[in-house]
Amino acid sequence: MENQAGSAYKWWQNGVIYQVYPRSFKDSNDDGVGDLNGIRQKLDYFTWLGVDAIWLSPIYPSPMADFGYDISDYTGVEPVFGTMSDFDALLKATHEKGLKLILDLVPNHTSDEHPWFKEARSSRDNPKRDWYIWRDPAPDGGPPNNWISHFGGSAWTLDETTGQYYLHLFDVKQPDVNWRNPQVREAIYNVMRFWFDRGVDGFRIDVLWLLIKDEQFRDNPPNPDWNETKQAYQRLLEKYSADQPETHQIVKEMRQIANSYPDRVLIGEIYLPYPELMTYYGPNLDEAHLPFNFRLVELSNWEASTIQEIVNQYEAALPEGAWPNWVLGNHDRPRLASRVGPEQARVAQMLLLTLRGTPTCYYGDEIGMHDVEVPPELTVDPRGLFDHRYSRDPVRSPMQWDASPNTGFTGPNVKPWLPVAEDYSTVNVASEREDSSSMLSLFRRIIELRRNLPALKIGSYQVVESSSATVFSYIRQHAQQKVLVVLNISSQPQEISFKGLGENGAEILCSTSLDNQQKLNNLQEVRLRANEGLLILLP
Ligand code: TEU
Repeated sequence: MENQAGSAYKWWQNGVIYQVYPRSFKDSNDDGVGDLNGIRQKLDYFTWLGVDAIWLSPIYPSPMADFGYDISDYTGVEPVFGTMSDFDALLKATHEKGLKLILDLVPNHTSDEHPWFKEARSSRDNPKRDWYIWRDPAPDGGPPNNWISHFGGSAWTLDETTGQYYLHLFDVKQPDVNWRNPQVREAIYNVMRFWFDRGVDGFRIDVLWLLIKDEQFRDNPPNPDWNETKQAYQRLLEKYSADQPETHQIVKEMRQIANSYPDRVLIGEIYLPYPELMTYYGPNLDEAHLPFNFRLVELSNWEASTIQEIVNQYEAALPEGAWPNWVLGNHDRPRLASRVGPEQARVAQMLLLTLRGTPTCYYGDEIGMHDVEVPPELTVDPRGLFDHRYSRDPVRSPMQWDASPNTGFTGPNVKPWLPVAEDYSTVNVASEREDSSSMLSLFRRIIELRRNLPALKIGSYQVVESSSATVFSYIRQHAQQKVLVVLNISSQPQEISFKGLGENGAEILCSTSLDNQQKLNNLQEVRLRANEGLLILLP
């Protein structure tokens, strides 16, 4: 397949990315926590599904204050997940199956138990002192400025020994490193080289838009739109603690490292509005290959008009030659099935897998897993410990493999690190595999179509104005091949007309219901059932 420039499409453009949260995927040694050997046991699942790349949330040694996003050794493997040789075995087996492996790079902060921070905090004149961000107390002895941690509370903690505050945009156990220090840059770049040398295919880069902070550490202004339903850190606009212009130089340097290896990818975790997000592709497409597009994950009103607006805005904002991507779920946000309901979740999967660009899906969403309530006294997520409404534990429950006790995630007599969903005896991979109309079968079917139809994989996107306000439709086209995607974003049946798209000869490729009941007489009257999406091959 060739792109406009005439060069071959890359795997990260053609493929589907699947996020694994290692603690929750598959436990091979019955300690209640998922691990690398567990993931290796499940490689056939990925190939059966038809996904192309696996992104693993952090697997490095960690005190687990933020479940792996607090790293104490960037070039090791956390014992709870396995050993370096388990990792090498996983990487080798992944490649043998024709899959790619993407790791999580967490460059903004380390654990406070990382040797770098231990040194830095030991005295004001330690050579590593400047590897982190230290400020004197304010005149009243309080924190140096008003910045708030994303997990709540001040972003500054006083280090009693040396009498200065250190910055942590997340947990108190996650001190931010000083990206203005060239030694820090080189140290993290060497981490990237270490894993690239081992054969890793790319990185998802954590909080890429937060790396550089205002040189003067000015107070952030208040957010006029804040109210009690929002998180504590959202009280302020992150004017001085996020998206600073100097960040782009770093992303460029990271890209140069990636470019020095064949076929690697950099995916940036960036929560910014579209205009700002686009700048992370780089002025010459020389920064992140894929700045994550989170608008569908953040969407609170799941309505056809809003979705259409988002997609059109994104398509219009993309710089020339930039490759799009879409995300429907991750380990920080409520699950798809809980946000939009189980029926619309099927329509949403059809949307994700047929929009133009690389889809990233979150483990378990393909079987329709929902959030699993964890009461305050059992909460372990640091964000949930500060404000239970924002706990991420519910979205990280164990993957539901089968109907056996503990759903095949871990041994029957083991206590999993987070509770298993109550409906696991019906919502699980084993039973959905056998059910030709299940969500899992739908997911797999659409991926199969994507693989076989260039229109869906790499074709252009064109919105089709429909006669119903609750239907979102668009055409994907490559050469002569055209696929019409029609999505009923409502629980009411709809009848719509697509005049001008050809009278006869259109063929239904797939309905979200997978019951083969749908018939298409002509495009003048397309009948959609409640919560139904259709893929139609146009003549
Ligand atoms: O997430 C960043 C994060 O916490 C986002 O939720 C962000 O604060 C917010 O949505 C912006 O609007 C990453 C990881 O994905 C998360 O699991 C970690 O806890 C966090 O960074 C710290 O490493």
